[in-house]
Amino acid sequence: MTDNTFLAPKTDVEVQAAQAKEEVMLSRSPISKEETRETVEEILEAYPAKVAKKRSKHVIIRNPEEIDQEIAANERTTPGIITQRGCAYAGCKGVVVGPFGDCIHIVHGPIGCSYYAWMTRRNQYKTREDGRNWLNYSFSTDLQEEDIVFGGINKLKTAVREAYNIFDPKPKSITIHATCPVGLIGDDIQGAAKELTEELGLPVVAFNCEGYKGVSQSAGHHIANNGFFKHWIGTDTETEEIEGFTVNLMGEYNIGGDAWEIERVLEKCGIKTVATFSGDGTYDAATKAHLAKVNLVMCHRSINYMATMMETKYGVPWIKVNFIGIHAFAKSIRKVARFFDNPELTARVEEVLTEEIALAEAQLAEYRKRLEGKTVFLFVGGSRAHHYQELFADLGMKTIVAGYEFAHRDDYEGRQALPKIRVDADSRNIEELEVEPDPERYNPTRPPEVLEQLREEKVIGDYEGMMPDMGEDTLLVDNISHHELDVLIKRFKPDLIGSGIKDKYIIEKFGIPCKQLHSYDYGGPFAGFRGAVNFAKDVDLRVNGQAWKYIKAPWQK
Ligand code: CFM
Repeated sequence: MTDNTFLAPKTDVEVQAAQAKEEVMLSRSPISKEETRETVEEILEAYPAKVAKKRSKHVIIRNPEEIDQEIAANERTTPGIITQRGCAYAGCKGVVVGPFGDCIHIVHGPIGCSYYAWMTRRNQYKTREDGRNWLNYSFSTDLQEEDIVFGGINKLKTAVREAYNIFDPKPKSITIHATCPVGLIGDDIQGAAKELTEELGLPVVAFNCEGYKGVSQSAGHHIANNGFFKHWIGTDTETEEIEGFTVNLMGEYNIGGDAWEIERVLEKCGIKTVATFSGDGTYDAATKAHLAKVNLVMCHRSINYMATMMETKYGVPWIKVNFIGIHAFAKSIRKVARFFDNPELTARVEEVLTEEIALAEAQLAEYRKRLEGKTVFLFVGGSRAHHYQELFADLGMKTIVAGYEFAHRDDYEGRQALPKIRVDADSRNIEELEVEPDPERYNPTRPPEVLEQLREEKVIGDYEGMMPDMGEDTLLVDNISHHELDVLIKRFKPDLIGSGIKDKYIIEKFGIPCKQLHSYDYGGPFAGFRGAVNFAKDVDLRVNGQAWKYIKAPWQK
């Protein structure tokens, strides 16, 4: 059986909608070639020559004819230019580690660093029967000037002990996150974590995720992956096997409840989730993650390190999935069915998809009528600027400009770009773990010839990136700045911009509605089938709302 027939839409309803979606995705930009070129020129003209040269490599007009088209990414932002990036500490504590609700996460640093660690990302967590849930807390060592002068390590140890003593039941694990000043003064947080692990009898894990460790939060993802891999994964040595079609959800952070909609459908299909990294994730599940038969990688950027390390050490392969968008979701579930290649599972999956897609499509129809042909800009993080293009296309909306804040070239160009990525001083900063197959626990979950076939079909171990999904003359803008956004809005006048909280109000002052795609503000879930319908309703309210017509300031009339 070939890849195509297996992953292809099946019912008439699905075939029709999927075709329409594909056409929107791959169509050329509605903006003329000339206008697009002029716009890029205008963007670059404002910069000094050296900066313009640098930025020109990050602003790319998509040309599908050009094989291996390149874009510069994951490089330092030029000082003085304002972009939307975060820091390594944000990527480690805020993104990957923080969502584990049954653990206590302590920020070692001045109190200001903790402000944004306080539940602002809406990574939701359901309290389990044991009652452990510290997601609403913000733990900080509150470093003061004298700690910077004399060292903060004793204060840190006191804080860990205090956090441990106050609560009952005890946290499953305590994590420590270093902020910039901690790295500068050289507090030995790793030594403290080791000492406290023995003293308290629970894993205390320290992350050297000082903000300056990388050019963006992306560095923090890598640091978090390394820490989990070293200290959590595979530490359950008693459980030998978990029966069934088991998966881990990786790079899914349960923003606005996304993971729950995904799990609802997976469960209905008979696919069992062992662990999630890290939305609604628990420590115990994470220690068993190595027993799942396959990893489903949602956000490639933040979790690809752990996926490849788990494959090397335990033989768990990974599938790149996208749960955002009706057809993206269906295709992703079919990939899972393809992986297990079990007739009963496949039949069940098709049954569920038929039912769910028919329902979702029926609910979408009305919205699509009002949204078809509208244009979108997408500037989000390290994966959503790609993932959400599929959902917008489901609604008939065309993404004409897209870019990540901090993703790497492989997230744009696909993993074949990996060998071409130059290691620079900034990327060398982050430890690359050397991983080998576990002598006892390496256990390929499918026969070698099947794995090879799946690899060939690109069902496992591959990510093609954002670029192949973007039509001719669309624009890719990496790490966009406010100036660039201004020019693009004025020139292209999009109907909607999907972006973040830092730029949302700037966009809205132009009279363009902004869909906040990080925390979703108050909305969500947007993943899966029900999520797609939620999203359509939300987008319709924005795009077709009347408020934007009244945005002009009185003195402009
Ligand atoms: Fe991955 Fe994320 Fe994202 Fe990300 Fe993020 Fe996020 Fe994001 Mo905000 S892990 S790269 S560092 S999908 S917090 S849940 S929305 S920038 S696109």
